[in-house]
This record gives sequence, structure tokens and C-alpha cells, in this order.
Amino acid sequence: MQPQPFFQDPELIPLYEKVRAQERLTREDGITLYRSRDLLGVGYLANLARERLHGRRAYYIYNQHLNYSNVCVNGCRFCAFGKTAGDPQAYTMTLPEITAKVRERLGEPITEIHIVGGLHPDLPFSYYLEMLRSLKALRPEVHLQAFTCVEVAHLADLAGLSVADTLRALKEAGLGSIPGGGAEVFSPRVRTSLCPQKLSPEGWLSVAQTAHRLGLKTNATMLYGHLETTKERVDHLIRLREAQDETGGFVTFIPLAFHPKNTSLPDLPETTGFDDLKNLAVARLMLDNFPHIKAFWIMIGPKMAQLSLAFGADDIDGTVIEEKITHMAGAQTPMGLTRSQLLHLIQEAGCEPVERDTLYNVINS
Ligand code: V47
Repeated sequence: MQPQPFFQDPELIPLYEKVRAQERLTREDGITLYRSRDLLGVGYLANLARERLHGRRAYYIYNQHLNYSNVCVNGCRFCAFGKTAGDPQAYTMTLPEITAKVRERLGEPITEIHIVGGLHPDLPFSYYLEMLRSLKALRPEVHLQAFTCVEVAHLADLAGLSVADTLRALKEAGLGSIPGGGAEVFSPRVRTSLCPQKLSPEGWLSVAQTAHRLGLKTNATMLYGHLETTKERVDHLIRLREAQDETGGFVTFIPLAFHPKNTSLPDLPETTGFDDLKNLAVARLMLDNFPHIKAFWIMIGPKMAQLSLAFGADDIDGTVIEEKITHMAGAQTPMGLTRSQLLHLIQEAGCEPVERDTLYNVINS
């Protein structure tokens, strides 16, 4: 007989039985996990699920982030990055500036360029297509993970095309997959207060599922640590899980820790380490049909990302090099990490580092 693990919170015992039997967790189970103060118990459960999928492997990527413009018509209250066109801090990179940024690092073994920007009111669709084409011409081997579902819907409006035709055109120009941003929290209550102009949850899910049907993989996120309740977090995860049951194209889920500085919510506290680990662990347990759970070290810090490898996460993202969205909202983390820093974090956590490409093909292990 296997010895029974010890849980400080007895409410976790029935969940242990379910996790062991690989039974799907319910909404109530998700709420129990979030409400539990037994972080080690929740982490133990998440680690069971993580090890079943990935053993002690921990993924990282040699990547570069590119935030081409912060001009945005959405005006989300949680965002310090987006600016109106006339704002002194507004910027839009020209195509030669974008290619120059990538050319600067041609000597590095980058496998992914991660591209996210604001919803610019009047850049033509050709700007985005040309961006992808010229980056592909410069670095044909690199995977372009570009434009969140919110940006894709905006581009479809700009171009007067359906979402499917927009995605087809982007794919033809070199788009490899879609990053997970823009989902925020699906709760209508929170969105009415924080981002009333933003693409609806139905719209976000529909773009993601359209992409899946066209053979494009996408990621998913949840922005936590602002106005959302525990139940709203669980509902967000369940909607993602249901969408994944239908189309199966989500690769990674990334909980994003809210950074309050320079936003319209500057008095909210920063997220805590407890909540950062809890979100990763609950995500691993609830999203049983998502292959990967990523701890984005830019948002929670390299040390917390390292610990998360024992709390359900199997990926700590990558080198990044330069990031603006979180840093404009006060992030104190570095802008980039070297490969040896990533390896050190992973190995010290007792994990086996695996360098991956965007779609988790192994490059080096
Ligand atoms: O959608 C905005 C978030 C997202 C703040 O797919 C904020 O691998 C914290 O898409 N504090 C964009 N977060 C980032 C994104 C992303 C990041 C990392 C990995 C992946 C991936 C995708 O950043 C936005 C929004 O949810 N955000 N403001 C803020 N103040």
C-alpha cells in the first residue's frame, strides 16, 4: 500500500483521490483549491499532474520579444503600456526599425520572436503583413509568434476581412502561432470596470478557435491580482478548458500577475508569492487538457518562476531580452536572462532543462 500523503487541509484529501485517478476537477474543486491555505498540499497535487505529463523536464526557449507599438484604442485600466496616439510616451516602430532590432541579434541562436502591440487606430493591414514577411526574410528559421487574439480581431476590422481570412493572410506572410494575451479575465463584471472596449470573451475564444481550425496553435492567459474573485478565476479556467475540448489548439497557459504601477489602479497591492504559486498550481490541476503551464519569469521574478517548477509549471519562458508591457507597469525584474541563468535556475530546482522551440519541439536537452 502506498503511504497516504499528509495534508494540512483535509478538504484536499478527496481531491488527491481524484488527481490520482485522473478524474476531471469540478468548479467546486477549483474553488476549494483557490481557498485552501495549504499551499504545499495544493502544490503537491499540481506536481503529481505535472510529473505525470513531463517528469522532471523543465522547458525554456531562446526568444526575443518585440513590442512594435504601444498606441492603443482600448484604454484598459490595468495597462500601463497602451497610450493614445498623441501621448508623449506613444511610439510606433517603422518596419526598418523592426528589422534593425532583429538584425542586432542575428548572431544569437534565437528560435522565436514574440510580437505583441497595442490596437493602433490606423496602421494599415499591409504593415503587419510586411512585418512578418521581412522578419521571415531576415531569419527564415525563426518561429513568429505574433498578435494576440485581440489584435487579430482588430486587424480583421481594419482589413475588412473575416477573422479566418485575416489569419490565412497572416499565416501566408509567416505567422507561426498566436500568443495568449488579451484574455484578461472573462468575467463580464470585471471587464465592464476594467476594459469595456475590449474584444468580448466570446470574441477572444472565437478567434482562438478559428486559428485552431486553420492549424495555428495559440496560447492562453489569465490576468490575476486585480478585481477578480476566486469564482471568476475558476470560471475563466473552465471556459478555456471547454474551448480546448472542442478545438484542442491551445498549447500553453500562462497566468499573468497584475502589476499596478502607472496603471489606473495604482493603489492595488502587487501579487504575492503565495498567490503566484497558487495560480500556477490551480491552473495545472484544472486545465487537464492543456499540455503546458508556463511561469513567465518577467512577471513573477526568476526566483518565483524557479519555485513554480515544483508547483505545477513545466516552462519558465525564455531569454526575452527586452520587454515593455510589464516593465512600464513597474516590474523590477531584469529585461532578459541568459541561457546559463535559465539553466542554473532549472538545475538548482532539481529539474532537467530542455530547450524547446515555440511548439515544444526539443532543440537541446
Ligand atoms: O494581454 C497588461 C497583460 C498581456 C499588465 O503567449 C499586464 O507565451 C500585468 O500576451 N500587469 C500581453 N500584465 C502579454 C502576453 C504574453 C506574455 C507572456 C507570454 C505570452 C505567451 C503572452 O499582458 C496583455 C495583458 O493581459 N498586461 N498590462 C499589467 N499592468
